[in-house]
Amino acid sequence: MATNRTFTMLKPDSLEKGHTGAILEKISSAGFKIVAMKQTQMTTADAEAFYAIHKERPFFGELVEYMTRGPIVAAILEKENAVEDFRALIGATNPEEAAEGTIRKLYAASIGENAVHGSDSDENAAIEGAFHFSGREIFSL
Ligand code: 3AN
Repeated sequence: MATNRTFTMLKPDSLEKGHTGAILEKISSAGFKIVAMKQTQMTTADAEAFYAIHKERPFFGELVEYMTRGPIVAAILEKENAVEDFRALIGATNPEEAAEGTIRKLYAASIGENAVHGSDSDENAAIEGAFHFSGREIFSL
């Protein structure tokens, strides 16, 4: 069953470049409600756990280093068809392949530093949201 929630992170490069406000504005104008949000920084152990699925990939070390090098903004978003619509809004993993107007096309530098995360399934959205937020940090708006 579709939950209509997804999970996102504005990654360290987005915060370093001062893109937080512009990206949140894109998310809001696309019709997503922010039901939980915080600025935080992942430890190495956090990033290794969050990206455990990629641990055999050659870029894993680089990914963990990137995701822990500065603060991120983590958020839970609500909208009908949230997971799929948010993946469309952010665009392809590789910004060179991302459609015009998508967040990655506008703000991502490379496949390794691609500005934002978006959950790829309802199941992962729930797991990833629970990784960063307790129940009392999530609001019905
Ligand atoms: P997405 O974030 O679009 O779901 P995933 O889950 O395949 O993409 O990859 C997770 C993260 O790993 C990406 N957001 C990116 O930061 C990094 N990554 C993926 N593929 C590569 C690659 N070929 N080289 C370097 N980093 C990568």
